Amino acid sequence: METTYVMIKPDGVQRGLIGEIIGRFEQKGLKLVGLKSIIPSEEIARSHYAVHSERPFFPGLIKFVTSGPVVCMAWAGKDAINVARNLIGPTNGREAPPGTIRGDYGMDIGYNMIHGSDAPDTAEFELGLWFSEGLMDWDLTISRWFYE
Ligand code: IDP
Ligand code: MG
Repeated sequence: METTYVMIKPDGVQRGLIGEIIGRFEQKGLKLVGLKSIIPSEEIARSHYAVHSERPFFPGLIKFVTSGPVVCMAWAGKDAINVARNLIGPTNGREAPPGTIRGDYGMDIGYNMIHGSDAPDTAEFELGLWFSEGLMDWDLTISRWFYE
Protein backbone atom coordinates (compact mmCIF):
# COMPACT_ATOMS: atom_id res chain seq x y z
CA MET A 1 0.00 0.00 0.00
CA GLU A 2 1.13 3.49 -0.90
CA THR A 3 -0.07 6.97 0.02
CA THR A 4 0.12 9.91 -2.38
CA TYR A 5 -0.37 13.65 -2.04
CA VAL A 6 -3.03 15.15 -4.31
CA MET A 7 -4.06 18.79 -4.37
CA ILE A 8 -6.84 20.63 -6.20
CA LYS A 9 -5.27 23.95 -7.20
CA PRO A 10 -7.02 27.34 -7.04
CA ASP A 11 -8.40 27.09 -10.61
CA GLY A 12 -10.12 23.78 -9.78
CA VAL A 13 -11.66 25.33 -6.65
CA GLN A 14 -12.73 28.50 -8.51
CA ARG A 15 -14.32 26.45 -11.28
CA GLY A 16 -16.43 24.40 -8.84
CA LEU A 17 -14.69 21.12 -9.59
CA ILE A 18 -13.96 19.99 -6.01
CA GLY A 19 -16.81 17.47 -5.84
CA GLU A 20 -16.20 16.12 -9.33
CA ILE A 21 -12.49 15.61 -8.70
CA ILE A 22 -12.82 14.04 -5.24
CA GLY A 23 -15.54 11.75 -6.62
CA ARG A 24 -13.19 10.29 -9.21
CA PHE A 25 -10.66 9.26 -6.56
CA GLU A 26 -13.39 7.82 -4.32
CA GLN A 27 -14.98 5.84 -7.13
CA LYS A 28 -11.63 4.48 -8.26
CA GLY A 29 -11.26 2.76 -4.89
CA LEU A 30 -8.61 4.87 -3.20
CA LYS A 31 -8.96 5.58 0.52
CA LEU A 32 -9.04 9.17 1.76
CA VAL A 33 -6.57 9.47 4.64
CA GLY A 34 -6.19 13.27 4.69
CA LEU A 35 -8.41 16.18 3.59
CA LYS A 36 -8.41 19.91 4.23
CA SER A 37 -8.68 23.21 2.42
CA ILE A 38 -6.25 26.07 3.02
CA ILE A 39 -4.94 29.18 1.32
CA PRO A 40 -1.27 28.22 0.97
CA SER A 41 1.44 30.50 2.34
CA GLU A 42 4.21 31.58 0.00
CA GLU A 43 6.62 29.54 2.13
CA ILE A 44 4.77 26.23 1.71
CA ALA A 45 4.18 26.88 -2.02
CA ARG A 46 7.87 27.60 -2.62
CA SER A 47 8.86 24.50 -0.72
CA HIS A 48 6.36 22.31 -2.60
CA TYR A 49 7.55 23.54 -6.02
CA ALA A 50 11.26 23.91 -5.06
CA VAL A 51 12.38 21.63 -7.93
CA HIS A 52 11.01 24.21 -10.37
CA SER A 53 12.57 27.25 -8.64
CA GLU A 54 14.91 28.02 -11.56
CA ARG A 55 12.22 27.72 -14.25
CA PRO A 56 10.85 30.89 -15.90
CA PHE A 57 7.27 30.03 -14.88
CA PHE A 58 8.14 29.68 -11.17
CA PRO A 59 7.12 33.20 -9.96
CA GLY A 60 3.78 32.94 -11.78
CA LEU A 61 3.22 29.44 -10.42
CA ILE A 62 3.77 30.61 -6.82
CA LYS A 63 1.45 33.59 -7.32
CA PHE A 64 -1.20 31.28 -8.81
CA VAL A 65 -1.05 28.57 -6.15
CA THR A 66 -1.20 31.10 -3.28
CA SER A 67 -4.07 33.06 -4.90
CA GLY A 68 -6.88 31.25 -3.08
CA PRO A 69 -7.96 28.00 -1.46
CA VAL A 70 -6.53 24.67 -2.51
CA VAL A 71 -7.84 21.26 -1.41
CA CYS A 72 -5.13 19.08 0.12
CA MET A 73 -5.71 15.34 0.02
CA ALA A 74 -3.90 12.15 0.89
CA TRP A 75 -5.10 9.02 -0.93
CA ALA A 76 -3.99 5.50 -0.07
CA GLY A 77 -4.13 2.24 -2.02
CA LYS A 78 -2.10 -0.23 -4.07
CA ASP A 79 0.28 1.75 -6.35
CA ALA A 80 -1.61 4.89 -5.28
CA ILE A 81 1.01 7.25 -6.74
CA ASN A 82 0.70 5.90 -10.29
CA VAL A 83 -3.03 5.31 -10.00
CA ALA A 84 -3.51 8.98 -9.05
CA ARG A 85 -1.18 10.24 -11.81
CA ASN A 86 -3.16 8.19 -14.34
CA LEU A 87 -6.47 9.64 -13.13
CA ILE A 88 -4.95 13.14 -13.36
CA GLY A 89 -3.36 12.81 -16.82
CA PRO A 90 -0.46 14.60 -18.55
CA THR A 91 0.52 18.15 -17.53
CA ASN A 92 -0.98 19.94 -20.55
CA GLY A 93 -4.75 19.55 -20.69
CA ARG A 94 -4.84 20.04 -24.46
CA GLU A 95 -2.73 16.91 -24.87
CA ALA A 96 -4.21 14.90 -22.00
CA PRO A 97 -6.53 12.07 -23.10
CA PRO A 98 -10.27 12.29 -22.46
CA GLY A 99 -11.20 10.37 -19.35
CA THR A 100 -8.39 11.96 -17.34
CA ILE A 101 -9.13 14.97 -15.13
CA ARG A 102 -6.86 17.29 -17.11
CA GLY A 103 -8.06 15.79 -20.41
CA ASP A 104 -11.71 16.34 -19.51
CA TYR A 105 -11.44 19.82 -17.97
CA GLY A 106 -8.16 21.51 -18.88
CA MET A 107 -6.99 23.66 -21.78
CA ASP A 108 -3.60 24.94 -20.54
CA ILE A 109 -0.44 23.81 -18.79
CA GLY A 110 -0.61 26.64 -16.24
CA TYR A 111 -4.25 25.94 -15.34
CA ASN A 112 -4.29 22.19 -14.96
CA MET A 113 -6.39 22.09 -11.76
CA ILE A 114 -4.64 19.36 -9.85
CA HIS A 115 -1.32 18.13 -8.50
CA GLY A 116 -0.26 14.55 -7.76
CA SER A 117 3.05 13.30 -6.34
CA ASP A 118 5.26 11.71 -9.00
CA ALA A 119 7.34 9.21 -6.96
CA PRO A 120 7.60 7.64 -3.49
CA ASP A 121 10.21 10.14 -2.26
CA THR A 122 8.23 13.18 -3.45
CA ALA A 123 5.04 11.72 -1.96
CA GLU A 124 6.73 11.35 1.42
CA PHE A 125 8.10 14.88 1.26
CA GLU A 126 4.81 16.44 0.13
CA LEU A 127 2.67 14.54 2.68
CA GLY A 128 5.00 15.71 5.46
CA LEU A 129 4.90 19.27 4.14
CA TRP A 130 1.12 19.64 3.77
CA PHE A 131 -0.02 17.21 6.49
CA SER A 132 2.48 17.82 9.29
CA GLU A 133 -0.39 16.99 11.70
CA GLY A 134 -0.44 13.42 10.35
CA LEU A 135 -2.96 11.30 8.43
CA MET A 136 -6.04 9.27 9.38
CA ASP A 137 -5.63 5.57 10.11
CA TRP A 138 -8.97 3.88 9.38
CA ASP A 139 -10.54 0.85 7.77
CA LEU A 140 -12.39 1.42 4.49
CA THR A 141 -14.74 -1.54 4.78
CA ILE A 142 -15.64 -1.57 1.06
CA SER A 143 -11.94 -2.09 0.14
CA ARG A 144 -12.46 -5.84 0.05
CA TRP A 145 -14.60 -5.34 -3.07
CA PHE A 146 -11.76 -3.51 -4.83
CA TYR A 147 -8.87 -5.93 -4.29
CA GLU A 148 -8.73 -9.69 -4.85
P1 IDP B 1 2.96 17.89 -13.19
O1 IDP B 1 2.02 18.73 -12.34
O2 IDP B 1 2.22 17.18 -14.29
O3 IDP B 1 3.82 16.96 -12.38
P2 IDP B 1 5.38 19.49 -13.62
O4 IDP B 1 6.19 19.48 -14.86
O5 IDP B 1 5.97 18.84 -12.40
O6 IDP B 1 3.92 18.90 -13.96
O7 IDP B 1 5.07 21.02 -13.29
C1 IDP B 1 4.48 21.37 -12.06
C2 IDP B 1 3.41 22.41 -12.29
O8 IDP B 1 4.02 23.61 -12.74
C3 IDP B 1 2.40 22.05 -13.39
O9 IDP B 1 1.37 21.22 -12.93
C4 IDP B 1 1.90 23.42 -13.79
O10 IDP B 1 0.94 23.91 -12.85
C5 IDP B 1 3.17 24.26 -13.67
N1 IDP B 1 3.87 24.37 -14.95
C6 IDP B 1 4.69 23.47 -15.51
N2 IDP B 1 5.16 23.89 -16.69
C7 IDP B 1 4.61 25.11 -16.89
C8 IDP B 1 4.70 26.08 -17.94
O11 IDP B 1 5.37 25.91 -18.95
N3 IDP B 1 3.96 27.22 -17.77
C9 IDP B 1 3.20 27.45 -16.66
N4 IDP B 1 3.08 26.57 -15.66
C10 IDP B 1 3.77 25.41 -15.76
MG1 MG C 1 5.50 17.27 -11.13
